[in-house]
Amino acid sequence: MKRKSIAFLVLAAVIGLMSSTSFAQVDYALGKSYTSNPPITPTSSWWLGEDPPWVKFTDGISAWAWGAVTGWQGSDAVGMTTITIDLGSVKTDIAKVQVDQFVSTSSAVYASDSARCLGSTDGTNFTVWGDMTTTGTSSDTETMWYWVYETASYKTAQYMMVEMDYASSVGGHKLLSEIWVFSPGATSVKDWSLYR
Ligand SMILES: [Ca+2]
Repeated sequence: MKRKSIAFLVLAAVIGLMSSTSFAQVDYALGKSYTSNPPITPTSSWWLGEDPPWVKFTDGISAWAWGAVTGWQGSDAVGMTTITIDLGSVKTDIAKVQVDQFVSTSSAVYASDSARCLGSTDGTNFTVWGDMTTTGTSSDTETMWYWVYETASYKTAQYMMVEMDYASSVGGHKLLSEIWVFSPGATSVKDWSLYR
């Protein structure tokens, strides 16, 4: 009986170790500062606001809700939008980047046509890592679109850039809720709630 108890404890310890290993993933972007082009500029009619202080994309909160998103409107929402996050120091094991885009076509908030990731160690010279893929489809008109870039060849960067393109001439809004820059781990799309 005692031997079984010890065996159980050892097994539990091993499982615990495996669990802690699989949940060791870190969001390097959490709480970090970022800039964008075009900049997010509050106006008198700006009903989303709060950005500046430039926190909503990296506050660890992702939700399909007006209070959890901000972004661009009108002509600023058309064409290429660039967001650059300063991760604070060079990270050498970036495994995944995820952008959570708020989409609500009934409110003129449209999904981007494409997105891609770039990285830099000096904030000046950026290397294109690759295109992001999305969970969204043309029928997903009132939901979050998750854009993901994932690589087994870990990337090195202090400055993480995401380009979100929207080619239509229809302005509307381009709104994001969160940008995640993950270290290696087992997290799949939408498991962001683990990292708040
Ligand atoms: Ca957020």
